[in-house]
Amino acid sequence: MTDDLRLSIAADLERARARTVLLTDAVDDDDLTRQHSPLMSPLVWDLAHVGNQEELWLVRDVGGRDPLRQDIDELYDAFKHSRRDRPGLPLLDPAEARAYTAQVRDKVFDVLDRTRFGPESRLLDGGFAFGMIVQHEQQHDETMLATHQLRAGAPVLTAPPPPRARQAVSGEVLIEAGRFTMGTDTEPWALDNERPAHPVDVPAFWIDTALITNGDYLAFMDAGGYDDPRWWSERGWAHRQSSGLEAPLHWIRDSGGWLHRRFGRVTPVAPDEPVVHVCYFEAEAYAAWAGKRLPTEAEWEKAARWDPSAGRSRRYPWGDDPPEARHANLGQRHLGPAPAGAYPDGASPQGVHQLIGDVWEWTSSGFHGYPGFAAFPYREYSEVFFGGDYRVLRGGSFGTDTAACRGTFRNWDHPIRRQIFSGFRCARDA
Ligand code: AVJ
Ligand code: FE
Repeated sequence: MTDDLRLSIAADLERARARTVLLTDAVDDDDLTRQHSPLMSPLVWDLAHVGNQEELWLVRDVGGRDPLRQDIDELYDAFKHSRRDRPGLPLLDPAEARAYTAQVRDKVFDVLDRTRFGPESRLLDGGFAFGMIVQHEQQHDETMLATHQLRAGAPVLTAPPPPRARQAVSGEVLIEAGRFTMGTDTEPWALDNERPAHPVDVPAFWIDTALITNGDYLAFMDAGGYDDPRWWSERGWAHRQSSGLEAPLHWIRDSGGWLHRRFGRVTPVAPDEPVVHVCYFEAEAYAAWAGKRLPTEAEWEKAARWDPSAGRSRRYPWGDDPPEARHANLGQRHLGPAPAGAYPDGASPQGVHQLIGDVWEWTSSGFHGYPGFAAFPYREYSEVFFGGDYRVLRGGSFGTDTAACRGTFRNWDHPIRRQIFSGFRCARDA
């Protein structure tokens, strides 16, 4: 059992590192050290930060080994320097950052060989500390993918197109009123903010079967949605005005319609694909225009996990089995979201599609701890963000790895952010 776990952890660590290497080897040293947007770190910061977190938790804490580079801890502490300021720091250069992360990883494989995973240590039970570090690297890989999307210049990433629609998916699904179990006590790699499992009473609501598509969103734009304060919240309208929003990020107006730039390639906006790179305020305005609203976080999770016939919450919409390629568009296998209806095998018991993968979905909920929340293993992962100016996003995107995505996984960001792979679906009261 412990040996199976060791092997699967090793595979997860390798998969994360292969992705990190792909994302950082794809560009030259100048591109690695330059800042592509003030919203993002230089890629070389993410690279060494991934290694530093791995050193802190797995080499020093779990392994009890001596530090490799205690002198750089401060440079790679995300709370010490804002993303905007990171290019000015005396960072490891690309060769040094690569050598450092590789040295840390060597030690980690040695620690992994000698570690016993038992319930006597909460940090090690089920391989949690390793899972946390796998997820951390994958989260930074998704962040680096967003940096690639912001980078100017010729394309350097390639992937096959996402699958086509296999069935027509539209309309709404009614989720009956009632109590369901939100969060988890049993998911071994669930992070502290996903715990504990707790009952939530949710009034009946309707939720969209599919994600909002570019075609849907274009109808809002064509109806003058960006120019009509009726659809926007007060804050949303102020932001729309001051930032001059008039289309999703990365869209380019063309004589014949709209194009978008994806990882350096400019293509026509496909009407049947989920809209991506919209901020919370844009999602909120669209929903108001459509006579709907965004789902709450609890509604989203109930739609994704609740199995009314079994009377329990599943790990994923399709059941308890880990995501496979047929279930969801995850893991950067494709460089964009798939059209509505591309993943019927991933639908929820009540027939809601593409809740997992494709795009992160904005919910109307702020980021708070669940009742009985306890920070673990460090306050800075979640707790320091509770009650801040954030909205929760759910479900993962095409750029989220399977290790960092499940029915209980919670992401959060400021409501103005749209460099992330964010989209949405709507809901309404029943
Ligand atoms: C959960 C995606 C909001 O990227 O800020 C990475 C994840 N935490 N390093 C982030 C995270 C520490 C986090 N998000
Ligand atoms: Fe981090």
